[in-house]
Amino acid sequence: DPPPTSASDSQDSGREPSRTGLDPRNVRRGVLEHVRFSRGKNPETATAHDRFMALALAVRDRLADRWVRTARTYYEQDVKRAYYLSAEYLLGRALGNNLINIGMYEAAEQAMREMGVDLSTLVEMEPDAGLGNGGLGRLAACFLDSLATLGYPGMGYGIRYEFGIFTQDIVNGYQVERADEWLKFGNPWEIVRPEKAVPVRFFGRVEHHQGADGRPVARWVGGKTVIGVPFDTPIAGYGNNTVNTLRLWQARASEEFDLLLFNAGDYERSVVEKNDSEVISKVLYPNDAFQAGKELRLKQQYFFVACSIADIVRRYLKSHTDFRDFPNKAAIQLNDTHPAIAVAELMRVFVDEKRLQWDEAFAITQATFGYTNHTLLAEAMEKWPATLFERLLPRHLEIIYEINHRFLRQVQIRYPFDNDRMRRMSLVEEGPDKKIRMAHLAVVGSHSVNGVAELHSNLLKRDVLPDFAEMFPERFNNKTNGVTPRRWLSWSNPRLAKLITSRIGGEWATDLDQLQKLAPLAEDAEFRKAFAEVKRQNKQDLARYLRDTCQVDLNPNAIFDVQIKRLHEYKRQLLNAVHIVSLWMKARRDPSTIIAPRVFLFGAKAAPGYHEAKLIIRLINGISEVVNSDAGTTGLQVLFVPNYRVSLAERIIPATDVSEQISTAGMEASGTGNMKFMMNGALTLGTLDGANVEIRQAVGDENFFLFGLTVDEVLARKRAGYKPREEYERNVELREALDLIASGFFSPEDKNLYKPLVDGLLNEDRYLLLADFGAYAARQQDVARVYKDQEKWTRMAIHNVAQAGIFSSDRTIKQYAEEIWRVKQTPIS
Ligand code: GPQ
Repeated sequence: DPPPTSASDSQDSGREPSRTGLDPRNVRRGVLEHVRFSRGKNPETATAHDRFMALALAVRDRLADRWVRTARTYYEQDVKRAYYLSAEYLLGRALGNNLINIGMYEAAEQAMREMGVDLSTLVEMEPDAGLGNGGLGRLAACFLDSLATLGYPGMGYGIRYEFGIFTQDIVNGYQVERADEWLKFGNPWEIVRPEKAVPVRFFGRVEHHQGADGRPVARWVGGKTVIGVPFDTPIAGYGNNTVNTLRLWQARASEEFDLLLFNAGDYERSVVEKNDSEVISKVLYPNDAFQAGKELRLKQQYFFVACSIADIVRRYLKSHTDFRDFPNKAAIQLNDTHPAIAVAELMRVFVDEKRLQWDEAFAITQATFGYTNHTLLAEAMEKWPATLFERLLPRHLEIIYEINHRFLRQVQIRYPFDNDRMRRMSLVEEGPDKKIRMAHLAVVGSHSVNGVAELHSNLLKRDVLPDFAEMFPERFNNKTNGVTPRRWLSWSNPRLAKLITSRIGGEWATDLDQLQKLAPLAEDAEFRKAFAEVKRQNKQDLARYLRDTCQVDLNPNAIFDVQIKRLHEYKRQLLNAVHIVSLWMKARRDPSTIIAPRVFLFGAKAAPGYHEAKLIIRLINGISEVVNSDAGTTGLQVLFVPNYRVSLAERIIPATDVSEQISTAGMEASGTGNMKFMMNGALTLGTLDGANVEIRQAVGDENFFLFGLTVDEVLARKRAGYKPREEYERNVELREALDLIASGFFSPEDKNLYKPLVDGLLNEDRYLLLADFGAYAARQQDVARVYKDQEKWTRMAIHNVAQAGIFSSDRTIKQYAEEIWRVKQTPIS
């Protein structure tokens, strides 16, 4: 924010070099000073954790000037900013990423070495910032990196959860959740800014008066006030001077509770109520693409939205008085409908607090917001009971009704006598318990609505919001997801990064299309050898890590076949598992049926209340125990790696040969893991779903293992009355695998354990796993055959890397910036 310009701010040259110098000597001095002055230790008594904190603080020092300069530049140039509102940021670790982005990785490594410390040991001390569930939260993190790297004035807003996504233990094959205490030992990156705290009202009632100007006034009064305290985290661009801000809000009880406590009328109750306030930012809801509909979740959503909108409006008013210019200074992107209440909140601020006319306020609101949809799944669509809304946010409910009233009048004029259409398009789902449809609110309140892959954006128009796409065709667009090559190549795969740079230079890190220069090198035998050697070493590293952490000895010469993502029935980890069982049964009868040895890796958290998903984890562990016991004869190994998270993905992806992207067509909006694997030279075994379609287009069918029904085939099969049992009867290999699972073979302590899973497949099979089984098994045979031809495999892998350029989140963010936000790159001198 606009730090008042002062002489001292601009005199960076006057800073102590131990706080700014990027050379190893000054980095070492900086770290030693932090050991002494921030940790209060001698170098001799400092622990590894003290050294991690000291190094992180030394890195933060080196971001500080740029951070201040970035804020001042945006303020002085009065640029338009892009605000990303997201309930989730799955950041992972920051140390390595910051070292890479500000170009001091080597210096830090040397400085630490001179102190007798291994940098990688310190990197491991940092807990993952796991403030997200999966793809949606990790996308937000990649976007922050790209915004800063491209020099866009962008800012993230979210919640500072005290507990992020749970830690997963596996006990007797079952998932057991533990609280994620990521803040326990302190967070060296964040800075709290209590002077920018914001009050947020909940509950209460609305009073309607006649204003002095003769217009009606609504006043939201009473209820309870909670305070939002911002914590800022610097987001450094790669190879530039930009340091943007991620501002996360923590809930604090307001002073009224302290007064109650002081007066001690009812001491106990006031302490309890203090907790009620502070619980709002306590924990991340652990559901991925699923709405549980809990009151506390709606409180979280409104809490961070109200704080963020107040902050954005306050910043605007520092340099402006007339709100008509607001959309020229602020673009606000809604990451799914989790922050969609922002539409009503901005209207409330404009109309009730700033006294704008409704129509003008709504035009400004629409011009400000963009909405990104991330799923087509009905169970993920957010709908809140009107009764809950009325209690918690009475004024917002009135505003939503008013928006709806005016909107439905438009529909009526455009489509007279079409009551069914009005009912379908309404922001309110009528029925015994009225519900507010947050997606409709987001669409109506925005000038842009986008999906996250070509296929998904098309299905969104065709199947989910057809009436809206028909009425507002210009609003709908696509922004295919991307991932940051800094974390997902430079940082996580330094061997491949180095090899690439040795052949085509280092510009690819900010211009990923340059990777295309690798395509001709697929025919260069020497390059292929070096490329295959990188993969071999990465696999060896991973095998070593998993030996140390999971006590399994994996064959590093086997195909590493990996499925890592949230556990969801639509993602079909169960298809993978059933296929492994069938492979193993064949191998037991005749080991020569195994073309190439293979290691199957899984990593996945299941939502704690999702019983089927948890049972699938138990099954994979059951299969693992059996299959690994005779790996010597079959060449097959299975491992469920516990506690899958960003930092584990960074180890696994560079070591992967086969990327399993096997969701039922039409279910995975985009996927982003698929892109990370491709960028690291894994071959995709996948369906025509989400961004798989575009990956295959980019690499060509000859460099992709395609299988399975298309979206329209899936719909046709369902319409024709799909009978999964017929697939079971038809396919012997499928039948014997399902029979073995149903028999209790993988759960001797409870023979019926997996019956519900198998019965679900035989009787309903919502995700058409059995319909795709034959095609999947056949394609897996092709995978093994091609792998035997190592030269061919390596050529295919190189082509995957060479065509990964379009899946950089830099490309995605440029499209958002140019086509939705209209924000300009603003270099920091
Ligand atoms: N996604 Cl709605 C999530 O990770 N969480 C959610 O709540 C919703 C979607 C994912 C989606 O399943 C993936 O296909 C996308 O690649 C990802 O969002 C990012 O767009």
